[in-house]
Amino acid sequence: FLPDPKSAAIVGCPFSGGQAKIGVDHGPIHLVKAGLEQQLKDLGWQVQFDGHHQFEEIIEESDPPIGNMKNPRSVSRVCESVAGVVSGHARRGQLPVVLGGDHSLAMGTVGGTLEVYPNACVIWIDAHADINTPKTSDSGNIHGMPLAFLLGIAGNVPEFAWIKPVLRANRLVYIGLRDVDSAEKRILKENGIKAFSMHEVDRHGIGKVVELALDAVNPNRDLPIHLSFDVDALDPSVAPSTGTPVRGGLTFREGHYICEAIHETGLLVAFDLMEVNPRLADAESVRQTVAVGCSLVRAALGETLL
Ligand code: Z70
Ligand code: MN
Ligand code: MN
Ligand code: MN
Repeated sequence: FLPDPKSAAIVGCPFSGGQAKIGVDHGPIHLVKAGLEQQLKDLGWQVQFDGHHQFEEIIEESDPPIGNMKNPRSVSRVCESVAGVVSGHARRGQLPVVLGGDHSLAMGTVGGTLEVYPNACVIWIDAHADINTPKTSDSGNIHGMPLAFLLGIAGNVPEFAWIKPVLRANRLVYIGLRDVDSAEKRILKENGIKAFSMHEVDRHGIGKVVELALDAVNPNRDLPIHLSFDVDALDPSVAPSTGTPVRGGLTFREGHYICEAIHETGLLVAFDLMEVNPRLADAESVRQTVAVGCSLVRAALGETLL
């Protein structure tokens, strides 16, 4: 039930419609320009990269809000297309490495993974919980909502009817949270969703936290894992070029440790790297953030320190 050993597909998703800041659509272009494809090949992977996906034709020219949701039709259509691409790669035995773009794309990536691996669990690395419903969201930015749709708690939005409630609350776990809205805290509690905030990382250390996170969603270490990594989980001193930097984040090593430990399970079936925005911050910060992004992907695909 696992992908072919060492066969991956880079899925570049230049999309920013899930939030308001320009530039996050350039993330995948910069990550690939930095040499990610060759770096993964150097780790012994077969890598398919057919160029970045072009969403222009499916993005709606006129896309007025639905309730407070911004760009709803574009986000929905882009994610539906990404779900098809991700499930296609997964079916062919490839491990999709999806480069965002904003985190609304995870409706597509997680949706695609769960089509092929219905019992997969999701490990969500983020400063934010991304679990607002259209009703609870203050911003209307859909990158703050993908998990509500995947869990089937977003309410009835006909434009998003293609998303099935494929994710069970007990198959989702977070690491790195530190900027969670009060409505989101209530949603996490009501649904019994396990979360390890930076407080737990401070208390237990990252090694123990990853172990506890796996115990929560994958007690027998036999379920496929989708790892969705929002680069803003890292401290802004480590990954400054992102739309919503929040201080007090994961260190460089803590971020890498998570990826290394998930690789060591042998259960990784899909990896997302989201919210790299090369239009924010100075050139050196952009270089640093893109380099960290590539290095997280390498860690998740088996790069070791020794
Ligand atoms: C807030 C909202 C957010 C980033 C997700 C923030 C959402 N909870 N920000 N990812 N970078 O607007 O729903
Ligand atoms: Mn650019
Ligand atoms: Mn996120
Ligand atoms: Mn975030």
